[in-house]
Amino acid sequence: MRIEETDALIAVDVQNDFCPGGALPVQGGANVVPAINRLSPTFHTLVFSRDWHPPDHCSFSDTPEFRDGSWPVHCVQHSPGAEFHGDLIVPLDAKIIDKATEPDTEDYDAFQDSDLTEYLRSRGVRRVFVAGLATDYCVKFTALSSAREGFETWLVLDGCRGVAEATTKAALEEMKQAGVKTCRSPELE
Ligand code: VGL
Ligand code: ZN
Repeated sequence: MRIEETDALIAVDVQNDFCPGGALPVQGGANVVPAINRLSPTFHTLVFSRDWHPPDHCSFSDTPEFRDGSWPVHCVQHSPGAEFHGDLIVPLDAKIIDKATEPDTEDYDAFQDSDLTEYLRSRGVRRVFVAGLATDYCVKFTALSSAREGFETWLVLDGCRGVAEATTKAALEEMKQAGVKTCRSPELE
């Protein structure tokens, strides 16, 4: 598949805390970095989202259940864990979207409470390719919103990893039902 000027890549939450050694590690999380780095020079429009929580964010728990949306403390604004993975290439002209920055709201979706739709439309974007962490949370909700906003939406399978197997499988099915298509990074040029 040929990448065109009207295509955008959204790299979701490729941050230290979601990679091995971080506070909320996703198995193989760092493996998305080479796939995203390989793709990003191909795209005219690049978006990087960050989970960017205040220290008292409502999802934080000392006894996290994960499945119910309670998590260990992670991605606290300006902490090392919230930084993008050190090997991730983030070009200076990329759009950065911070998510869940208020104590009382959770936000797994780079489109929610942001100007991302307007940004993409203003750049003439038609197709959106989504990669990053985690497939069963922020990647899923971001891809679903992208499709709902009318962008032809593609999930880059080798550019994503999920928190848990069952929820990742369910997420892939839910995205498929919503019309999200799948591809692999070597197919894109
Ligand atoms: C995420 C759990 C908690 C994600 C963010 O980026 O997928 N998951 N906060
Ligand atoms: Zn979070």
